[in-house]
Amino acid sequence: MPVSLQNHGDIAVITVDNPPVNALSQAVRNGLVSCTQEALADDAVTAIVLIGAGRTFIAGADIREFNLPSAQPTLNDAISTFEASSKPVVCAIHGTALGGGLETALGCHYRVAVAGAMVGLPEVKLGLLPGAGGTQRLPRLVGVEKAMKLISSGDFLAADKALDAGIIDHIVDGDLTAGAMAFARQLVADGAPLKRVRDLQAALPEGRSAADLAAAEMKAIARRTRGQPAPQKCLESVANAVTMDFDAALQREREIFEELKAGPESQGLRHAFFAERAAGKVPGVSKDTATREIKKVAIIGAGTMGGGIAMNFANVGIPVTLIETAQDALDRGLAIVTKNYTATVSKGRLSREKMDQRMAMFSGAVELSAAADADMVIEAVFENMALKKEIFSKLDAICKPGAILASNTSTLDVDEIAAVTKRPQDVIGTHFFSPANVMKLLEIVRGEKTAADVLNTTMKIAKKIAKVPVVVGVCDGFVGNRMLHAYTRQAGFLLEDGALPQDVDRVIYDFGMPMGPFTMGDMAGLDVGYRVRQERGRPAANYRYSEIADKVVEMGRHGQKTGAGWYKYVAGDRTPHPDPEIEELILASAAAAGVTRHDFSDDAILQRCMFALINEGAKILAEGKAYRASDIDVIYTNGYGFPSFRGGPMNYADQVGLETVYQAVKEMFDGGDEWMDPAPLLARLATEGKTFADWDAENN
Ligand code: 3H9
Repeated sequence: MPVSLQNHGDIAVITVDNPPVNALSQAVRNGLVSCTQEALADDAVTAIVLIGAGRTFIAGADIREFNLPSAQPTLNDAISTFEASSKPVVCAIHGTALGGGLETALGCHYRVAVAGAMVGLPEVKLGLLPGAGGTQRLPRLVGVEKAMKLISSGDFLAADKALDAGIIDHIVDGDLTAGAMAFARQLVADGAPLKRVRDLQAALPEGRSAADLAAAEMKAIARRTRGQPAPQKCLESVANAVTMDFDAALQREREIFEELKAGPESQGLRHAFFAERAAGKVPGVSKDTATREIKKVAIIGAGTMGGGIAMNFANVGIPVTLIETAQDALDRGLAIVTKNYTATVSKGRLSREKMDQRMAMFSGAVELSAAADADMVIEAVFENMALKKEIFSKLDAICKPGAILASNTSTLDVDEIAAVTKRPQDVIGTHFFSPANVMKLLEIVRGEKTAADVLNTTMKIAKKIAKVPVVVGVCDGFVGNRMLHAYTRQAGFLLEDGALPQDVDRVIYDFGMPMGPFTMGDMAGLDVGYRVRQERGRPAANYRYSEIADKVVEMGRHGQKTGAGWYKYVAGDRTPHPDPEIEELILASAAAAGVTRHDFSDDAILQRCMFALINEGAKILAEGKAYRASDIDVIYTNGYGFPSFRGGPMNYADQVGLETVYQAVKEMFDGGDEWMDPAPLLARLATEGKTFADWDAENN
C-alpha cells in the first residue's frame, strides 16, 4: 500500500511510501483520505503525524498522470481532510516537500522538518501554477510579496529559511518520526489551537495592492519568462488570495491549473523534465556497471576552453592540473581562471574564502608528464587531428593504467583519436560548450570501443560537476553542431532569397531562442566558421552555397570583437544595429548569384530554419548517433538556448505535426535545395501518423 497508518500510543502516523519520490498518484491521494478518516474515527488517537518513507517527503503531484483525465479524489479533497481534522495534524518533512507535497504540508496544522529539508512550489517550471491551494495558502503564511516571488520563480527554500519565513514551525534534531510525535504530543498537552492556514489573512506591504505587486514582479521577470503564460497566472492567482474569498480563489486556481496543463508550454516543459532524466539512461550501462574513481584530473591546454573545463572540477573540490606547452601560456590560462572567479566574487555570488579554496585546487605544468597520476585527462587543445593524435599517443605512454583519456573535440572522430592508443576502451569524447564553466550541456561521445565503465564514470562525473550529460555517437559536429549547421545554412540562404539578418533574428528571438543566428554569429566571431569553410572547400556543385558570409568576413567584419559583423556596434555596447552596408552586400550577392529575392512571412522564416534543424535531427536519430529524440531535445534546451517551454526541437516538431514538417521539407528539396533531402525517418513517421515520441517509446 502506498499509504499506511500505524498507531504509536495516542499518535497516528500516516506514512506515504510511493518510491522513488512519493509522488501523489491517485492511489496515494486515496490512501491519504482513507487513513486520515480512520485516524479521526479512532478515539484512542489524539493527533496525527504525516510523513514520507524513503529518501524524501512528497515531491509533488505525479507528473505522469497529467496526460490522463483527472481522477478522484483530487489533491484538494485529500488536503481538506487534514485541514478540517478535529485532531492536530503535524507534517514531518525530510528531503523535499515540493509542489503538491508542500501544498499537502500547508493543509496540515503544523509543519516540522529536519535541517537538510527543502521546500518549494516549482510548478511554474513545468508551465503550471500550484493547483492544490499553494497560491492561496502560501501568501497567508509568508505574505503576498514573498509568495509571488517564490511561486513565480519556483525557487526552493532550505529548512532554516522556511522556518524564518513561517512556512515551517520547528526544526527537528535527530529522528524525524520521534521528533514529530513529540511535537504533536506537546500540542495536545498544551491544548494548542488547530492552525488552519486558510483562516489567516494574506499580508500586503504597507501602501501596496496585490495588483501592484503582481505588475512589478511581472515586469521584473518578463524577459526571462517570455512566451510562457504560467508566471503571469501564478501572480494573478496569488493576488486572488487578497481579493477573493478562499473557496472561490481555490476554485479559480484549479481552473487555471487545468488550462495551463492543457497548453503546449506545459507539455513542452514536462517533456523537458522527463527527457533530461531519460538521457541519464544509457544502453549498455546499468546500475551494476562499475565506475572508476576520479580523484585527480589533468587538462591539456589552458585556453579559454581548458581553463573553463578545469574550473568545473575545482568547484567541486577535485584537484586539477592545467598543462600547457610554455610557461607564459600557462600563466595566461591561470590568470583567466582567476579573473573569472574574481568577477563572480565581485558580483557577490561567491565568497572570497570559497574562491581561495577553489584556486587551491589548481596546479600548473608545462610537461605532459604531469598527467601521469591523473585519473582523468581531458585534452582541450586546438581542433586539429594531427595535434590531437600526437597528444593521445604521448598520453598513452605517460598515463597510469585505467586513466580515462577524454578529448574535448567538437567535430573530430574520437575513434580515430582512440586508435593511436593501445587503450581505445579508455578513450571518450567530452564536448563541453563555451563558456565551459557556465554552460550546462556536456555531449559525451561514445567511441566504438569506449568501455561501459568509462562511459558510466564520465556520466557520473559530469553530474557531479553539475552538467547535463547526453551520450552521442561519433559524427561530424556530433549532434548539436551538426544540426546547428543545417539551421544556420538555411538562415544564410534566406538572406539571398529575400530576408535581412534582422528579420531572421527577430523571428527566432520571438520564437523563444535567446538570439537569432546572425546575432549569435557576431557574438561567437565570424572568422572561426570562415576558416573552417576555407579548409573544407566548397561542397559538391549540386549543393547550394551562399558566398555572403565569406564576403562579410573578407570585409574585415568579424563580429562584435571588430565592431562590425552582420550588424554594426557602438564601442562598449553589444546592441546589434542593422547596417545598410550589409543590405547592399546581400542585394548585390543575390543578384550576382542570379537569385530573385522575394518577401518572406515570419512563419516561412521560422519553418525554413527550424525544419532544417529537425530534419537533420531525424537523420541523426536514424543513424543511431543519438539514442532518443528526447536526447536531442536535452542537447538543444541545455546547450543552444532552445526554449524549454517548447520541449526541444523534436518535441516542437511533434507539436507542429510531422506531416506538416515533412511536407515543408519536401517542398524545399523539390524546389532544388539538395541540403533539404527529407530524412527517411521523418517521411516514415509522417506517413504513419506517428511522432518522435512514439519512435522513442518503440525504440527504448
Ligand atoms: C504539482 O505538484 C502540481 C500540484 O500543484 C497540483 C496538483 C493538483 N512525478 O529527479 P530524479 C521521477 S506538479 C512523477 O532523477 P533526484 C523522475 O522522473 C509537481 N515522477 O531524482 C525519476 O524517474 P526515473 C511539482 C517523478 O533525486 C525519479 O522520480 N513537483 C516526479 O535528482 C527520480 O527523480 C516537482 O516539479 C513527479 N513529481 O531529484 C518536483 N518527480 O527514475 C519534480 C520525480 O524513472 N521532481 N519523478 O527517471 C524533482 O524536482 C526531482 O525529481 C527531485 C528529486 C528534486 C524530487
